[in-house]
Amino acid sequence: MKYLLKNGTVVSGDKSEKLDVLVDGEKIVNVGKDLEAGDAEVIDVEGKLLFPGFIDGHTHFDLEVAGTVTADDFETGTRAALLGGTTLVIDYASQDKGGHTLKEGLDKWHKKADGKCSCDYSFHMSIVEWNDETEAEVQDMIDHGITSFKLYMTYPAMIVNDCDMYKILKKLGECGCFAGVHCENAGVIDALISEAKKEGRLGPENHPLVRPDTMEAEAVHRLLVIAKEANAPVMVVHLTNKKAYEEVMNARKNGQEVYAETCPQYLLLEDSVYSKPDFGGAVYVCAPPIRKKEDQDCLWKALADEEIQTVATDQCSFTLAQKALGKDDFTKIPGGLPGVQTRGTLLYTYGVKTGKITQEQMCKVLCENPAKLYGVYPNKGAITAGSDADIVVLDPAKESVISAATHAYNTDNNPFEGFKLECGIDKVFLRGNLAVEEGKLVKEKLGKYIARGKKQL
Ligand code: DUC
Ligand code: ZN
Ligand code: ZN
Repeated sequence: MKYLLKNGTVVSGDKSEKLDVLVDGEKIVNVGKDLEAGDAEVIDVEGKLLFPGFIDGHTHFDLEVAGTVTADDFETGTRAALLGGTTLVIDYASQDKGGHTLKEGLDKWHKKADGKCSCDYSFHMSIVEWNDETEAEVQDMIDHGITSFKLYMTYPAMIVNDCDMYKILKKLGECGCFAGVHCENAGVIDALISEAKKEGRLGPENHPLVRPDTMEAEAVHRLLVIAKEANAPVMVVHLTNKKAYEEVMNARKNGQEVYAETCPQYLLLEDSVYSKPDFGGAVYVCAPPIRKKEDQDCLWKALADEEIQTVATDQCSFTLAQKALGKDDFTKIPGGLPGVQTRGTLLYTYGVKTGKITQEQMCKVLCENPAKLYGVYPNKGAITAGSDADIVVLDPAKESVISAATHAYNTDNNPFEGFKLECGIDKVFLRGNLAVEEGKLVKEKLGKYIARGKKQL
């Protein structure tokens, strides 16, 4: 199909311009003023903003957590993502502990995702064990288009010690790759959990108390010292707070290459949510936890200063029945929140419309930066001739309210329940396919696996 999108405002990382966009098949073939339609179908997008398809570099679909599996798999999760304007998700495939290879983990994730996705998808690879065989497999991963990895400083099933952390970061750096790292101090968190249990403190309001900001900042600090020694670039994923942010800034001042990601829940929610009555706090249990107002303010300022490179979701959804697995013990509540459907609309409503960030900065953190970091630019992350025709038509005049009653997730709860949205996703093109029209999904399961190149940021 050929489409001519007329009269819209095309947003990039550095400007917004009234331009027409001509799509032919899977590609954007021309962007300019007063383009001729020829035999293309003309779509009038007057008054709308055209963003490159949003990229979510941090999702967990069909993931086993705390003895249960996320409510959303690749089928329901990528439907919700596409409805929210996300045309590429990068999920975390994972090696299993106990002598398993990276290849086994990758095959497992392909089986979960292939043929089921409504938006394009790719994988980071979580490394949980390091030996000669794993080391040799890094090149296989790169050959398969996996150029970013994930390491955990917490969780028994995933944690890597400082010795392996150093070796892995060094190897990845030598290969032109990097890792995103979940930073929390596992040992002190365990001790704080023991104290809480001994004192009979078993409700969700204890969750943020046993995973304090200091123990995230300590892990960020340790990670960055190790990365410096390994001479390797690194990314701090889901950065939540001011103290941890200061560690990132200090390392940068010392000349280190450090990237940072945050998520809407850390920008928009406060830790008082954990004290909601009737086990209501369980909905918000995620790690690291939701922090305080001063942390939110710090993260918004960091976005405005362009010191945080991406806003992803850490999508990892559970039903209330699943959350109730921790009814008598908050440490058994499966951690994670849904988010892929409203990342863009929340950022526009609470970031751009309030003047905290510009729409160009929104384009940077949702499109351009993740495309460059994860090696898919300018195929993805840009509206330019030659790019994939992944286009979000955002209507700044639309209003709605987030509700579990109407969302597309396979869950009965939404951490942003009741949040007003002052914009809507009107249309989404996925590689030239008009897949969302008037906010409704009209084409499904067209997503394909995207092999990625190396970082360009
Ligand atoms: N944190 C969560 O809350 N869920 C999934 C993984 C993670 O790091
Ligand atoms: Zn994490
Ligand atoms: Zn995560």
